[in-house]
Formats: sequence, structure tokens, C-alpha cells
Amino acid sequence: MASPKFTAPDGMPKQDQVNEFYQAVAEADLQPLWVQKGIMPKEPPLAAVPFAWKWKTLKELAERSGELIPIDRGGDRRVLSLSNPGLSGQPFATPTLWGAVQYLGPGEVAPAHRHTPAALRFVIEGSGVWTLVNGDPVAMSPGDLVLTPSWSWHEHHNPGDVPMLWFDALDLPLARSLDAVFFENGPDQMVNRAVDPTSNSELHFGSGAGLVPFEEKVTQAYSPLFAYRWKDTDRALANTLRKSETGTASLRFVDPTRGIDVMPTMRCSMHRVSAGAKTRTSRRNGSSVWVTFRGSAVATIGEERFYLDEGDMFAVPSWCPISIEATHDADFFCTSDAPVFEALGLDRAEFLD
Ligand code: GTQ
Ligand code: FE2
Repeated sequence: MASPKFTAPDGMPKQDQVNEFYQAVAEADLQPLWVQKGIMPKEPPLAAVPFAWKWKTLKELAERSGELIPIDRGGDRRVLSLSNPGLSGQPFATPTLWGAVQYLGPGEVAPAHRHTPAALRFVIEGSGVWTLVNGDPVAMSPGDLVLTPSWSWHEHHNPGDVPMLWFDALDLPLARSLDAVFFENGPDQMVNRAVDPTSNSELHFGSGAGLVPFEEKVTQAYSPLFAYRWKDTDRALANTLRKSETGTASLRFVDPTRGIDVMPTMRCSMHRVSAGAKTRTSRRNGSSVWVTFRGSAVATIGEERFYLDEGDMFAVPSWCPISIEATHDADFFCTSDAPVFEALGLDRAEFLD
């Protein structure tokens, strides 16, 4: 359809024509590029800030939530999310990552559900808990990494007599910004509570380094191994450190069948820094959330220094330089959105020292 050509009334001053033009553009729900500031900044303008949450506070408030807040349908999960002070009150650790501390008391069950945001747990303290992942019972102990990938059913059980506290990370903010979040509740009683918490996933894919089922082809986007045990991680870090000249060891958790990241949206890694050693200063685009699992250290993130002890969690925003110097032998769990950046060809990284 041909639209009538606009002609300015005779003698209309140029400036008035320009003003009318801008008004017509706005009325047509358009915006001229040339008046927009900051659309293409030289570097990403950051909202999220470097930030650390102390375990002392996290634990105390998680325990109080355990006493005060029941867990059942409706509440579903007893979780306190890390809210980065730069993100205007949103419950997110970084623009792409949800980080949280979850508390499950003795005898409690967090009921079955599934969601498209992928989740992982890194256990901090407690024992006896197991998580049912797509019907497969996965035991949880301190230092273990447990995956509940996108759209997998999961429910947490604590049949023991001590509480468990763990770190949760989800790609929820990313999935949300892509309008990709779906959620579904599961049936209430999916399993009998006395189930043997040895996962099929580990029996098939986790019994030996470099050994995977002869013919089984993994086609889903995530690792078929749902649990990475502290005993294995610890040994791998110790072996790496033996041949390290820097006093540091960094390892990535991978899908044992393909060597790729455990889930398509979250990279998981573990870092050991010996007392007195210091990592190189590096930065990358995309963000990460860290858990201090053992030891103590000073992390320099951007311009800020954070004194870290066991259980402390911290957020590293995009393009922010980070280095860690251990005061006592220290181990860190880290999860980041790096696989997303790499898949999209947007990844950038550099060392600054
Ligand atoms: O344990 O299923 O921290 O669904 C946030 C959402 C944990 C969970 C979180 C969740 C879970
Ligand atoms: Fe969940």
C-alpha cells in the first residue's frame, strides 16, 4: 500500500519540520538511532558489582529459615538467593546467574518439580541427603557437585538427622531474559523414602576416568553423569598441584562422554590455591559465582578486596579482573555462563599480568 508522501506546508520553517518529524516518528513507535546514547558502548556498562556474602550470615539466616519457615507445596524450596546490590533488588547474583543457599532439615522433603532453567548444587555441609533426578537417586555429601539439568524432574530428601546446606546455581536470569522459563510441579510421592541412593548415572558414566559405556550414545545437551564426587575432585586437584609450578590448580567439570561443559549454559570448575600462592589476574566477559569450599584467601575483584573464609560466596561481574591469593590452602567451586558466550562466538578473555 502506497502511503501519502508527507509535504511540509508552504513556508514552514525547517526547525518546525524537524520537530514534526520527530513527533511523527515517536507516534509511529519508532526511534531514530542517531539520538540514542550508549547503544554501542566501548565496553559493557556494568550494573552488577563485585560482591561477597559471608557464610556466617548465610548459615545463620538459613538456619533461622529452617526453624521459622515450613517447606511444602507452595514454598517448595527453602532458599535464600544472593541478590547483587548492583541489580536493583533483583534476586540474582549476576545478570545471568542465580546463586543461593538452600537448607533442608532432618526428615524434610522438597517436593518434585521441573523447570527449563538448569540447576546445580555444590554441597557445603551436612550428610544423608539425596536428590532424585529424573527418577535416579543421587546422594549428596560436602564437596559434591550434583546436576539437575534443564527440564529434569528433581526432589530433595533428607531422611537423616542433621540439616544439609548447599549452594544452588541456576541459569534462571538468562532463561528469563530469553523468555524461556517453563515450570511444572511433579506428583507428590514419586519414590519410596528408603531407596538406595546410588545413582544409575554414576554406575554407568562415573566409575572410571576415561571409561564410558561402549555403545550408548549421549544425545541430550547435558552430561549423563549427574554427580561429581568430592573424593574424585580432591584427588584430581592434588595430582594437578603436584606438577604445578604456580601453587595453583584449576579443573573443569565435563561430560565424560564428550568432554564438553556439564550443561550448555553453565561451566563448572574447581580451583585450588596453596597457602601463599596467587592466581594470575584475568578477566572475561560473562559472569561467575564462586563458593569458598575450604581454607581462606583474599580475592581482588575489580578495585575491591574481599577476605574469604569457608563457605563465603562471591560474584564476579563481566569483564572484571579477578585474582585470588590464599592465606591458607584454599579450594573454590566456580560456575559461570562461559559456554553461552562461546556458543555465540561472543567470548573474550585476557590476562592482565
Ligand atoms: O532446589 O529445585 O535455588 O527450583 C531455586 C529454584 C533451588 C531447587 C533454587 C529451585 C531450586
Ligand atoms: Fe528446582
